[in-house]
Amino acid sequence: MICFFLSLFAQVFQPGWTGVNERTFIAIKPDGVQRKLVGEIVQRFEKKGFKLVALKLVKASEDLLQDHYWDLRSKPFFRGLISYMSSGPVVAMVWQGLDVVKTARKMLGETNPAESLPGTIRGDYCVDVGRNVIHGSDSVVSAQKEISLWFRQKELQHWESSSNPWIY
Ligand code: IDP
Ligand code: MG
Repeated sequence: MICFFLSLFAQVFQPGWTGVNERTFIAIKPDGVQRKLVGEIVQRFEKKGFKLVALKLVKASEDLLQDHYWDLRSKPFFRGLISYMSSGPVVAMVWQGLDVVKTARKMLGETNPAESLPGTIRGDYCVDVGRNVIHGSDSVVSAQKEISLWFRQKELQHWESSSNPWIY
């Protein structure tokens, strides 16, 4: 266990994972896909100036979702959350950029849509905490864990964004 955390720590704080190379895991949940919000949500991250590193439409297995939401396993809504998240395809993405983890959480809004300000994704597109359309990693360490759960290394693209000099 200690070895696992030491290696995670080493990976997160290696130069490739900080500053403009910080990465986060974002998932458009099954309700977001059903409600045709994929284009709108992707556009928000693109227009903000973040770089798309990976994207796929996947039907997540219960095993994957239980690992993903492991910290919430004792919550009363856990079973419902797993069945909601496995009820249809999810758009899994990795986005990269300066402070992307914290900024993406701001773009998402609060967990409960009723507490999310207009202008945020949850503030604009949903009303129920159990159907809040999008997931975003809550820390750099969670991002690293979630990216490695949902993606293989070779699915993460290395490419030079031509707009980089206009963003940084
Ligand atoms: P987050 O998605 O904003 O990080 P978490 O507390 O990590 O919020 O909860 C994960 C997900 O579990 C939420 O996005 C939401 O879909 C669901 N959830 C959280 N609290 C409740 C609840 O009280 N009832 C039903 N579902 C909930
Ligand atoms: Mg969370």
